Amino acid sequence: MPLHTETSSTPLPPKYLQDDKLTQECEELLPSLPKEKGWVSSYLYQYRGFWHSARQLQGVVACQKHFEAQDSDIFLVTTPKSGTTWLKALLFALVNRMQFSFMEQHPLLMHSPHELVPYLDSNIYVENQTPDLSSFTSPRLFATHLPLVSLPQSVHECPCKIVYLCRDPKDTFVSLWHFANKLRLENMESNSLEDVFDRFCKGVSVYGPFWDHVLGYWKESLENPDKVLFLKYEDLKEKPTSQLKKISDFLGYPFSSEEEASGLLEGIIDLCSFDKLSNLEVNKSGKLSSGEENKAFFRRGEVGDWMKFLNAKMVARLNSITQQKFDASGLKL
Ligand code: PAP
Repeated sequence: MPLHTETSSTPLPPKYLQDDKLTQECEELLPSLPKEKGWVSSYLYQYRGFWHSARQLQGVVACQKHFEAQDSDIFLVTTPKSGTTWLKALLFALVNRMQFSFMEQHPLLMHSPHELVPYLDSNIYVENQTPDLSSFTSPRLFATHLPLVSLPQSVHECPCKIVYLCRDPKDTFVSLWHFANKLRLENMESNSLEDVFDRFCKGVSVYGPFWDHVLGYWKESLENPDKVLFLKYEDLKEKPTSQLKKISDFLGYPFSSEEEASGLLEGIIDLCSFDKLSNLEVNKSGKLSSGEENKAFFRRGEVGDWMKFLNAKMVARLNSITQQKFDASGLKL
């Protein structure tokens, strides 16, 4: 399916870069917001303490205004590049395991995890301010990078569940730097590592500041453990089976002893592994309707890849910010 139609000889940029067709409400909001140079789009705007592109902001504002959460909804919340694609695959396979028990016909083999579990703000409500959600079957799975303060009010008020995943800021930053450069068009210069590193440290990254995002959900998970499950990418890598069991218990979809004995957990972990997903044709060649190539979401999928990119000074700066920000919270990343 073509992503955009050419109306003149100049092709339109991919949708994720189209910041010029905003709603009147969003157009009116933007001039009142602090603005900084963007990593991919021209600018990032600070709204309720966090940074968004103009296009994303349109989705943020629309879903805050119109989205009504249901009790059975599940929200997958992440800071960008913390393993969202992986979490989407795992949760889709987990909650739909009765429906798609034949692994060889599984939707994850034919569709990007991002198609199966869309972003609430930056996909659904960016496209349509009052979308029809009737095609979603229960439990509805929605992903978002929204910080806790910006979640629609109804998410706070109803007993729906939030699974939060974060990652070491050093790996998160390196992944984000690579991703942003992949999303920039050929005629745009690549972001230099040093330049975006400084902006990341100052909190100016998409849905950043990283640390405030993580802390918001960390505190909520301590105060409200039935509502928010707080996970780390590194734990998911190290102990996928126990982490998947933890997720399934938290969501109220526990594995039976027969399922465990049949190797279903291992089957799901294998289906959602980096090697399996990144080698599927759909994830090697397809594109999302918002314009990103599916393969941009798969790079190395490793813990500690930052060592190849960050110098000692950068590591010391990031570690010191993390320690300062998280010190009193008891959180270690
Ligand atoms: P998003 O937040 O923009 O949706 P997200 O999926 O969080 O993206 O980020 C992609 C990162 O997750 C990449 O990390 P890297 O740059 O350090 O390699 C990607 O490789 C990694 N990733 C994607 N799928 C998996 C997976 N199945 N298992 C582990 N890591 C994965």
